[in-house]
Amino acid sequence: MVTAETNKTNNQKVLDWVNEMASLTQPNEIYWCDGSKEEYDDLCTKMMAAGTLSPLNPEKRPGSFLANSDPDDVARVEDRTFICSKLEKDAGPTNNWMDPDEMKTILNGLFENSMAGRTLYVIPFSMGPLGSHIAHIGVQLTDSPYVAASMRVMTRMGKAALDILGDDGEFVPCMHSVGAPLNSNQDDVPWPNNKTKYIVQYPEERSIWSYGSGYGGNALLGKKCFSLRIASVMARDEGWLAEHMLILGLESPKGETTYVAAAFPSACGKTNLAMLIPPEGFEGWKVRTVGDDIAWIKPGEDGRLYAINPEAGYFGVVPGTSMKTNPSAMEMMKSDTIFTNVALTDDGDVWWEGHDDPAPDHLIDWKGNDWSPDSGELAAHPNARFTCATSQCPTVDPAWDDPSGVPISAFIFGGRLSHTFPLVYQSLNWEHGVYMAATMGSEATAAAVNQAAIRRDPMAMLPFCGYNMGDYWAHWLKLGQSLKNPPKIFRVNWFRKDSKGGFVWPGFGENMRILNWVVDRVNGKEEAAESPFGHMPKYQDINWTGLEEFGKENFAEVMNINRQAGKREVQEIKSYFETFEDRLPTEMEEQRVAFDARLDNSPELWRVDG
Ligand code: O2Y
Ligand code: MN
Repeated sequence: MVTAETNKTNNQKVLDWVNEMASLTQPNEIYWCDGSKEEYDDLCTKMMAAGTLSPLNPEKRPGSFLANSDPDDVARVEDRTFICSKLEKDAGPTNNWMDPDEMKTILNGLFENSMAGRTLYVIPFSMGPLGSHIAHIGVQLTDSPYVAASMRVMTRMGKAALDILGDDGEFVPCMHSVGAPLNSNQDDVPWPNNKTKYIVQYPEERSIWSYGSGYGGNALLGKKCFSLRIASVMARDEGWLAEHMLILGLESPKGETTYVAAAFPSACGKTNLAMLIPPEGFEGWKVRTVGDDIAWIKPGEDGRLYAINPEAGYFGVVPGTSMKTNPSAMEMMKSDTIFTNVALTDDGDVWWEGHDDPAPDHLIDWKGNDWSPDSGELAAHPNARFTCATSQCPTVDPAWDDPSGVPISAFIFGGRLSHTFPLVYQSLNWEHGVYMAATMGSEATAAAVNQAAIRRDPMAMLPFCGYNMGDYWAHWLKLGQSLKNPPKIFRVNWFRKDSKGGFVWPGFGENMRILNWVVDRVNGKEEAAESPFGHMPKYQDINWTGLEEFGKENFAEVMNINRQAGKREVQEIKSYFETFEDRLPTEMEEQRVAFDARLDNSPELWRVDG
């Protein structure tokens, strides 16, 4: 049996764990990742030989590769994701649960010999700037070189993280196998994985076991498994927040930067907002990106909250990305990028649906088949991704790697909602803000006005909260009470539709106008319209330069509140809250009742202009 080289670290816990896992999984060799560029290049060379990666044309995409996954391994598997707390109630009604001992018996069986014929990579990594008091260390063991290479992009990985861990530092153990042992004389496949998949978090032990998938959030365990599911539990126990939020710096022409963190369910343009380009009328403004997906937020001595992006890279969705929707992402992936499941052009570049270039006459699609525009199939998988370093983002904030984090002045929550919800409103206080965030969500489909049901996605954490969602709201409430200077809380909805079914608000860069109002409010702008939903901007509170044609009527259409629609929302929330039983904080129901009363006291159609 191979054993861990003891000269790699003096941390006995790490050494013992690596040996225990090697004894279980029986790899051919153990390799300790140092995080160097040479190592990354070697991993890529090895993957090219195995057919996992194809190099792209160096003149078109220098330093870049294409990976095609197995068609059965293309996305996070929520139905195979478990929170194995001792008590089912501690996982809550929104998570899959299994008894931890039962799960361990299953996983021990699956992991036994699972790495035979493969290399076990030991990946020490820091989530967050090295040495930051907001950061934490993990160690992932994996038999996937694709995961090892991706972790170098997505985290601060290798020797530096091991040095920070030191001889007796704490780490989150992240165990991963693609579940495809190789017997002697058996040829490997380009994307090994297993039909049986388990993504398992043990919140009390703070450990992760992932089996059977080599893709994204299932396999890059620093991302959703550690930074959200396990970290949310750590945050509850230690008095901080681990959130599914982008972080933006908004620099005014006076040079003052206001940082905001924002949470959106998928398909709401979160990456586009993270890299927003200010429109006409915002000359001198700069929007800078600290993070596009996850925020770790801890209270500072001054009673404010400070946030870091625990990641060091983007695993961004590619289809739909263009110079119109996200020029910064297009710039970012010009070089040194791993593309997964996009299409290959005849000249060795990549293409996807929604690209600025029209579909070429011939491509190799994400499944490796010849493709033409009349194939009737998608050339790229809808969940195709680009993996590249945060430092390649043209809008990256100078403080993105600052160990102290950035001070957060506002939380923004959004959803994709065609009706009822106005473009923007601000909470009346912290408790009301937590209610607004807890009840957010998106319509399941782009259905007709007033008909679609809302899939609730509280704080955009539905698949990512590592414990009972009711307790998570209680944690938010408690944290807010402890802060001298809590961030202000806002809800936005870029997706309200008119009676003809068209979007009223133009979105994209124009969202800057709404962010500007958020900045004004956190910086002391007093006057606002008071609606049953909360504080709102009046028409004259928004900078309309360059979008004058939008006009007062459209503004009214996107801001007005229909009392009956509001009352329906209040009723839906009643049944939703009931699912949390005794874990629902009383403040949440109080907020619902108060919202109902405000609606009762408002006109049938509340108009923003009075
Ligand atoms: O399917 C996956 O593994 C990717 S999911 C993902 C990737 C980057 C950022 N966010 C997400 C998400 O599901 O929220
Ligand atoms: Mn995400």
